[in-house]
Amino acid sequence: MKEKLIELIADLKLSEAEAFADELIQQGIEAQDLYDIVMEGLNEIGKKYETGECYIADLIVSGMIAKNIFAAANLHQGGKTWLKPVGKVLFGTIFDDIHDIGKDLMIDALENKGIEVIDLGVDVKVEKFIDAVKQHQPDIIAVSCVMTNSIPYLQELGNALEREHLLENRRFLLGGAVVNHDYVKIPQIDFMTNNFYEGLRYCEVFLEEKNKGAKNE
Ligand code: B12
Repeated sequence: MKEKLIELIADLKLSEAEAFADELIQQGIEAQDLYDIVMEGLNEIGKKYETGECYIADLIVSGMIAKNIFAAANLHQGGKTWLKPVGKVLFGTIFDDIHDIGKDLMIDALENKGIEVIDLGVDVKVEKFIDAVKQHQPDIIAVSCVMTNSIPYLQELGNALEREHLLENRRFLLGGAVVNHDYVKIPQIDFMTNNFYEGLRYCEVFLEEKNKGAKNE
């Protein structure tokens, strides 16, 4: 049973996967078990993406399948996951940039992994990022940028975060097409990538280590 759903998700059989998940829900599958199975399916897609066997559009479809199954099982309520969030990411597209497709894709994937996301939207001014970091105390600040004209605001944000001592015990992450330009050198940024899975894995690994550290304290 478990294998069948994993396979249907990995093969991106949207309606079949959802129908089969519905059957499992009717049969009373435990929420955690269903969640774990869907995650395994998504991991399969992730592996295929990394080896070039599938494309970004497939990732979008896999995210849709996960979202629909979670919705059918009532695993997400009001955009919040029912599981205890494993961490908090503050996300926004930098000032003067209104592109949000990549940002939203990343946000869906993070939420599907049980990570809480605060979405500041697009065209976000440096001051708004700073205020939100103070208010929400995220584990990770994730910024999206595809416009080369917006690069100076990324540096401004890095400087402001450092000046206000807001980078301690958290990570500052950049994604979007600008990371292709090797002149983007912002010392405060911990990691940058325009690879969806690399970004997701970076967040997961950091949060796992942070949570382990908190338990051992
Ligand atoms: C769709 C699009 C638009 C749509 C945006 C719709 C929307 N809701 O986002 C519209 C039509 C509104 C638009 C407007 C404009 N656009 Co436009 N647009 C594009 C286009 C075709 C695709 C961008 C996209 O969504 N890609 C798909 C997503 C999934 O990719 P992505 O953003 O890179 O995200 C991926 C990764 O980078 C990563 N990622 C993204 N963010 C983050 C964040 C973190 C933390 C992590 C870890 C990962 C991560 O995950 C994603 C999945 O892999 C690109 C061309 C291109 N091929 O990229 C031009 C492009 C970005 N646009 C461009 C321009 C110039 C404009 C306009 C100025 C046009 C105009 N004259 O009005 C305006 C911008 C206004 C503004 N101030 O922002 C230029 C930018 C040039 C530059 N170097 O600065 C591009 C490159 C086109 C070109 N070749 O000239 N655009």
